[in-house]
Amino acid sequence: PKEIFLKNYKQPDYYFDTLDLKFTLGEESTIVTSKIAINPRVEGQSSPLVLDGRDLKLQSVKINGNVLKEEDFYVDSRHLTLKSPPSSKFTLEIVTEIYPQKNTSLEGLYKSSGNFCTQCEAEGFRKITFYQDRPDIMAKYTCRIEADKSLYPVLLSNGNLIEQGDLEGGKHFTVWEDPFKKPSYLFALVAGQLESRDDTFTTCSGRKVSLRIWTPPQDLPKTEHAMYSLKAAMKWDEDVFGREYDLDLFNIVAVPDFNMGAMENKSLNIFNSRLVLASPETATDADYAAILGVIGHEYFHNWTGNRVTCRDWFQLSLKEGLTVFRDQEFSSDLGSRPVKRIADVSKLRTYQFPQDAGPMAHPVRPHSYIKIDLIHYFHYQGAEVVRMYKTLLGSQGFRKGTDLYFQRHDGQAVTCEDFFAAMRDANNADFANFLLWYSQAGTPVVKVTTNYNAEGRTFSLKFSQEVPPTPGQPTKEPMFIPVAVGLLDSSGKDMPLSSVYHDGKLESFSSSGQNVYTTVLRVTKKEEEFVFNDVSERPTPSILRGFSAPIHLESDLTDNDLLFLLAHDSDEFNRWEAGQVLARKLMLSLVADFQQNKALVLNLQFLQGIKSILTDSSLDKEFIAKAITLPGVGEIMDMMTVADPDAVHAVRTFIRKKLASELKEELLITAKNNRSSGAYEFDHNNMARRALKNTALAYVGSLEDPEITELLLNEYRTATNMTDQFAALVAIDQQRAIREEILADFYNKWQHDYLVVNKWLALQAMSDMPGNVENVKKLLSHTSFDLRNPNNVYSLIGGFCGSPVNFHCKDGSGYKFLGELVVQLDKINPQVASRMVSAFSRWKRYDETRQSLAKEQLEMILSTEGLSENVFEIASKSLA
Ligand code: HT7
Ligand code: ZN
Repeated sequence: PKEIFLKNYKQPDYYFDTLDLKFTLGEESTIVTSKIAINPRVEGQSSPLVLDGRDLKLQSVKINGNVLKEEDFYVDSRHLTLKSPPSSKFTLEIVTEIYPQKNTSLEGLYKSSGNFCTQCEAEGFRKITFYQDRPDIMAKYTCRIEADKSLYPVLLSNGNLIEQGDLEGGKHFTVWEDPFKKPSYLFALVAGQLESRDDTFTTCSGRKVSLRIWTPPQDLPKTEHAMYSLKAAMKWDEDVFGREYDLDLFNIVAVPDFNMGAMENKSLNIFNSRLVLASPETATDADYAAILGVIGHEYFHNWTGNRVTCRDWFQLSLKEGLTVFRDQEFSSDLGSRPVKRIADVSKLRTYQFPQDAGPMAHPVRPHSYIKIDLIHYFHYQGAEVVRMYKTLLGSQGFRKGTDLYFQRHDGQAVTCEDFFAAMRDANNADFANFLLWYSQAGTPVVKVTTNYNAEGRTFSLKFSQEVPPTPGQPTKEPMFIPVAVGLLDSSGKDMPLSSVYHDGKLESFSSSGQNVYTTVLRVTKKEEEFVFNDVSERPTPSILRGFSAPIHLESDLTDNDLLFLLAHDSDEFNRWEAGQVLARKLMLSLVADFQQNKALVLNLQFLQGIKSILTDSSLDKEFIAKAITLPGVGEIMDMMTVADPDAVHAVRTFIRKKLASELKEELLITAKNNRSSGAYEFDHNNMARRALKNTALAYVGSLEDPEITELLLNEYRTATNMTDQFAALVAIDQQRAIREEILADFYNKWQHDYLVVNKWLALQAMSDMPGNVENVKKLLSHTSFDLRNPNNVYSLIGGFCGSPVNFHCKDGSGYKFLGELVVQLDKINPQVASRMVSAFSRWKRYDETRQSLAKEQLEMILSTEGLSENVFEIASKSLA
């Protein structure tokens, strides 16, 4: 496999003006005719034109209407090369035959539940026709679709429907025209038996846009929330970013077989149905929130990704980091900002930081890749980089920056520097070495020591920073880290900040006439000190408020300081964080005790801290739910020199049980006081109430007690929505005596609903029951499981690999299970297989026994003949 390098980027020699596509959809194969109007970059200059193509059967090639002679082109398994095309404007017509019915990779054109659909990002268009399949080739498309009318009554593509009609032999056709230039990865086609929920949105300039959400007829009632989310997103983008929708039609289609969450194809978004379909009875609050966020995300791409796109795939974060940031902000504005920030930082810590500390670490803008799909995993770090611009510039400055970005680059394919330049130029800003966030991989570790000088009434913060080495980057430069800081007085109130001295300069906060309680320090050097003046008493500092930079922070704050912040900090993120820092310290010290066979004892101050949060009625309920939840096993393992899944799991289980027994009364009262009444509502108050009740139930579920068993069974049986019912099931899952029976009951109830069945699969996959691998193996042959369906795989196999004790079982059974499955899965769907193989990527973090067992599987995978590039890249980088 070939590695591709950013430094080798070259402008294309030919630009494409227009592309007219025709699809004749058939039951055996599909014929694709493509007519491209081509312009050489330099008029009069001819060089070979290399078009990408995979799994295509070429039928004919014509230039300016003339069939091309065999000696004028050649085709291999990946390209069609025209040896010397005309040196001025010409048309190229290519006919290919493709086999969507056999396409299990779910890239290109494929069939899902009887319907045709496409997935072209990143490199799927080359599985449809020969093309320069790269994002800087932007053309205007038309698309004609012909198909059997009764099998495929609905035929959709991008843009506006300009023609439709019947054809002989029971066939019909539609013609679509997209007035906006677009790269090939945004092309989409859908054909099938679908019905739509229709609505309209009137834009800020008064245009009426038709909105349609397409699903199989039986799923239509489940699209109400998706439609609500779409309209909310359209309005929010106008209000917050000044972005108006640009066509008269916006379509969304839900399909059950989809590799990722969704795809932002121009005016024809295609979604994994789990991110569209919801009803209170079948979807949880988490599902409802995910739908809101992802519908928003794909819609926001219309401006950040589609109107302004990426020059090349190294710039992926230009659209993804920015759009993830936008969807995070959208969900914050529609729900609770602090709770959303806590959830987003948790994701960053669970997914992004571990990746950035392992063999797959890459900067926000990678320097090289084999398969760009793999860079597509997470964009949380890219979103943090965008968030830092906003932190540094303030809301208004940031908006000025995005306005300039759209004004400068509408209709263009650009780079991360272009975004940076717009932010800088719109604000005349000094961004120092900020660009390093794009080029340096790894999570900076920032240490801070504090000192109060009572005599001089000064309080100093001394920072030092280190960016750990990552593959290909052994040494790093210091980064520009914005650190938001506030100081609390002894009563827990924010102190007004007077001035701060740094680098020979004094910055005074009093000039604005308004009290300043939080300031953003610009930490740019390896070591640096900031001194606050006129500080009347020793303060408790609240550092990195709102998680103002994606770093690991280590401070000299004592447990008492942290308990104080947990009780008082006005910055709710840091209030939660103080509890998490305490919990991480406690868990690590108990892990050491466990490893030395010492008895485990729960720290009373910690217990007291959790109790006071749990019983504080002034707090937001969802915040309480988050604050009483312990850091995950993965997060603690990441802090250990040698990760020990058994010890961390044992400690986490111990603390949970101990908290449950010590706070049983409070937890039961909490559960009782927050029971559901009335119809399901997707609003913050109701979701917060359910989150708190269900967190309390999960705690008490860890106790073996007939009274609790009865309570949980009652919760399960009387639940009127999936959030409550599934939460009861999760709590019951800990009750060994009744677990099996209730799991069977749940399946019987919901077997007709594949999205609910996925929850049932995931719950069993994640179980910490000893030897659970055998149960997971059995589920592979369950009637409700299909290895070709990505959602099934993510639930069952992904769920199992996320379970610390069974996946990392010391007898190697978990690793062997995954190794064999990856090989099988790779033949069906390389993208899905490569996501699964990533579970091995951090094998060097474990003890020697586990290391050799995991290595054996990685070697076995790599020795498999015909391995995909996707799996090869992860497996080989992991072994390196
Ligand atoms: N931009 C989309 C990413 C995507 C994707 C990438 C690689 C392979 C398959 C894919 N399906 C969707 C969706 C998004 O940003 O949400
Ligand atoms: Zn995206």
